[in-house]
Amino acid sequence: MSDRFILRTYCSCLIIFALNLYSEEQSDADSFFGREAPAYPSPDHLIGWIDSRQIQSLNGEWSYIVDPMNNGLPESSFFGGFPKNKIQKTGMELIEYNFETASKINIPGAWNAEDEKLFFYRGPVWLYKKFNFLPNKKSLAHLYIEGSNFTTKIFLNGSIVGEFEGGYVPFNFDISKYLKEGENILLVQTDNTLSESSVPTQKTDWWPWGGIVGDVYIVETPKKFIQNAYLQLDPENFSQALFKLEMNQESSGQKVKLEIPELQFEDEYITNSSGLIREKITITPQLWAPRSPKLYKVIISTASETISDEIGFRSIKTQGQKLFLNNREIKFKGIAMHSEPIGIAGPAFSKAHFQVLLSTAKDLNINFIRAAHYPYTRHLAKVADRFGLMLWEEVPVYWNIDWNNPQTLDIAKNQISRLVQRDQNRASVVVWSVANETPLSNARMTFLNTLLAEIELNDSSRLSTAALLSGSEEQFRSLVLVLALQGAKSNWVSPKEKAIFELILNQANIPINSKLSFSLSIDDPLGESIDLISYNEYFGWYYVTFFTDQMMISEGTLRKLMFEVMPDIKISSSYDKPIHISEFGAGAKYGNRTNKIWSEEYQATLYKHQLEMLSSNPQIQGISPWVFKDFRAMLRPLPGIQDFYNRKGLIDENGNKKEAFEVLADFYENKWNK
Ligand code: GCB
Repeated sequence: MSDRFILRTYCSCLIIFALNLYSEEQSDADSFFGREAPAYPSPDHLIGWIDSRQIQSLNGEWSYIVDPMNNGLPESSFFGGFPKNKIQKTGMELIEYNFETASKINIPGAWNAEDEKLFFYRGPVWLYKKFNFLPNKKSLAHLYIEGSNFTTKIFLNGSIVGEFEGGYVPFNFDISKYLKEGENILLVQTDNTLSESSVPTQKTDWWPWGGIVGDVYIVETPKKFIQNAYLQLDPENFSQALFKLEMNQESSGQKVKLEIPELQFEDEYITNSSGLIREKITITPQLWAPRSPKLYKVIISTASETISDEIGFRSIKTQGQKLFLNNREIKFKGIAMHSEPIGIAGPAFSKAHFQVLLSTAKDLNINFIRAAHYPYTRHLAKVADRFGLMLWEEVPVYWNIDWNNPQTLDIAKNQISRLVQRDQNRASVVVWSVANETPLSNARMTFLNTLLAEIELNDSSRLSTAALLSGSEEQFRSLVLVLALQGAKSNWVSPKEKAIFELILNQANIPINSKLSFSLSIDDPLGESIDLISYNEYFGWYYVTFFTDQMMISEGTLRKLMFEVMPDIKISSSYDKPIHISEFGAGAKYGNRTNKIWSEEYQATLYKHQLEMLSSNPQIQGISPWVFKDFRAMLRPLPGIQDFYNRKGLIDENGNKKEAFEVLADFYENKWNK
């Protein structure tokens, strides 16, 4: 570039700058300070059966630049933003970024786990990958990203590929027209800012890991390709399975072969005018179950491609208040977890991460995992399929979402349908959950029912649920009376506190010799629409703190009384459906042996009382205590104890087992042994 050219460019910049500044009709569009945002296309329909496709992995080392002012976007910068990827040629170019010399990060991986400076950072970070590619005119190339948190903008060789809002789930774009032979540059802006209208919203009790948190592949397919296929046992007839397939285009008359070699099954089908197949097939497989997690190789082929997967066949259903796996009554002996590996900071994303997590969790004698509170990568369900662990998968509709906002609903719909479309053939997945602890309102009912309908569009062979938090204030007021009665009768309570208990009973006209126990009825109207009535409760942990001020009784006394009354607590639901206790727990710092709050002893004692209470309630058919492992949480600052970890784990972040681990393992092995 000649000096004269540089001068001219500089002058025209100044002129444009001046014109914009002084123009009478100042508009935001196309000013020096920012331009109108270009259109960012949305992803294409999700491609299924990804592990048997022809892929080029872009996992590995990437470069990154932090952009707190969000200045790298084409619409933010007069000079075209980072996607232009200007390169220093003469040493005279004014370029204020350089991806070649920028810091490196491993993808998949969260930048706030890999760079200490970014630990609490919430905002945009740019990720850059240079790769070689050899385009094939006969095929399509798609960029497949298994998960990126939470808003992702993609640019390839300077062109806008598209945008995806909503983290944790996979998405893909056809990038055939942007790819070049030889060197290509992929630039991805990930922004982990959460807003009032995002899913999840701003406040969550887990870490907003930012960045590309799942595999990145270029997937090559023929121009006419199998978009996805579904093969699941008919829950009512174990010698039948439903086979559904969709092509990427409306191509009628496409011949498709389905084979399950081990069952000597082979048949051919023809797509209808919409490019779809929907057939019942007859097979007699050995059923998948926790003790015998049998998987079969399934192959689907057309004239131009072959895809395959390992699929297990089983049925899951409820009848009245019971749960049945393959028509045999079963209990969900579970544990809840977050997607964070043992001994490694950041999100879990790989097969190896989940193998370690699940094999350690198996020491609890579990058969079930609640994968809270958002979709994990596809490797989780693949590992669970092999390990014989049943899974609950969930979307991050958590606490208070912007229920009336159609864009928020779109994000959540997108998350649930992508999750279902990705994992619809996993035998391990037996429960889809649409929400966690969402406050009652009509708008919330409409929102959650829309998500339930979205599941039905793809899969009606599994149970639906939401972790509820009902129990009216009035119900909980009666717990105060139960505690007061227990206190008034106890001989270890101080005379001063006893007098308070007697006063409370007196005011409520309850004689001291009466018998009272606390009953909790789960009556959330969403119970009508879901198969499994799931409920989070914190008796002995939070459900003590609430009452101390109100009753003017010390927390120590109330905790002890709570443990005494817990075995008699009744939990039921007005719905004739099984109840799953999706959370209970207590915080404990590994190695804290003080017998006080945050000690291993307190957590273990709470587990004993909880398990006694829950196992004496016949409608409860499943539990998944909170939580398997200590996990990162911004809500948990207590120095020396939490240090930004939620400490309700049965193991700490490095895998050390706390005392309560054995309490639960023993309960599942010897006391709830169905
Ligand atoms: C809950 C939430 C979970 C929290 C947990 C806790 O009810 O569902 O996300 O982490 O309580 O530890 O307070």
